[in-house]
Amino acid sequence: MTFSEHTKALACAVRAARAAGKLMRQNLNKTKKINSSSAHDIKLDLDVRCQKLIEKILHTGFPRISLLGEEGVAGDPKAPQRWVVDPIDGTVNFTYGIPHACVSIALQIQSRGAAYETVVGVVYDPFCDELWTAIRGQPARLNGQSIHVSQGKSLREAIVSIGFAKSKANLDRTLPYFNKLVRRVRKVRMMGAAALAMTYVASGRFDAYIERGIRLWDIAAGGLIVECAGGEFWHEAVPGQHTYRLVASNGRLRKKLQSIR
Ligand code: LIP
Repeated sequence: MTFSEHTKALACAVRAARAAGKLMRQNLNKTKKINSSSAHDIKLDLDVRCQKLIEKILHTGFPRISLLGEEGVAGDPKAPQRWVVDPIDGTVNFTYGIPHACVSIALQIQSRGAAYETVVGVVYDPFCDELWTAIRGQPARLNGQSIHVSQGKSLREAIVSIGFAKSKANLDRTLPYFNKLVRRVRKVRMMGAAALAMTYVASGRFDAYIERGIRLWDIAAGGLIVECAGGEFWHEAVPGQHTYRLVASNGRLRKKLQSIR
């Protein structure tokens, strides 16, 4: 795809994100239809409705590009070009009427071999009306203004966000680390929306974000936005489909964070 095609893809993803965001705003304080729930997770009928709306807009603009989403796939999820979509990131927050959730849409292109590279990313917070966008190789933007990660090098002065994912196994692995981390940094924040935690790193509001057991659709767009804001999106696959552990940071703190034992 050419740069101008990336630009068209970004515009289409922004339209889709804003449309789903409007549906989120309209339903934040309404009773939600819950499709399923577990100890640490909830899946809403609105998750499905938002993904269908996003899919319709993206398909109209780019009929040959498949979609891999939290609520299902459209076309071949292993095709050379794919959208990666979390229609509502922060679903538990949203279910309880907490206005900290977003829409996350990424476009990935299969580069050398089977590896995918994210080339376009959009994260939209409909409650603060904050739209983060990025095209690989260009500056990341918040509501059109370029953004940059923080410059801090010291853990003592850092605000670090952490996510606890959904499984007991991840809780058991993350809690001991949390207990040590909280004593080494200025503050820890747990906000419940991975994509927003990543855009907050990109905007310099957080210095880093850590999570284990997070899914591709939660982090693909935010990861590109962090990189285009001058930060580092370190991540590696862990057991589970499309599942990762990650440290998104300003590029100066990962080794210190990973050395905490
Ligand atoms: C959520 C993530 C969050 C994680 C939750 C859940 P969802 O995504 O944003 O960081 O801790 O377990 O995965 O399910 O709201 O789209």
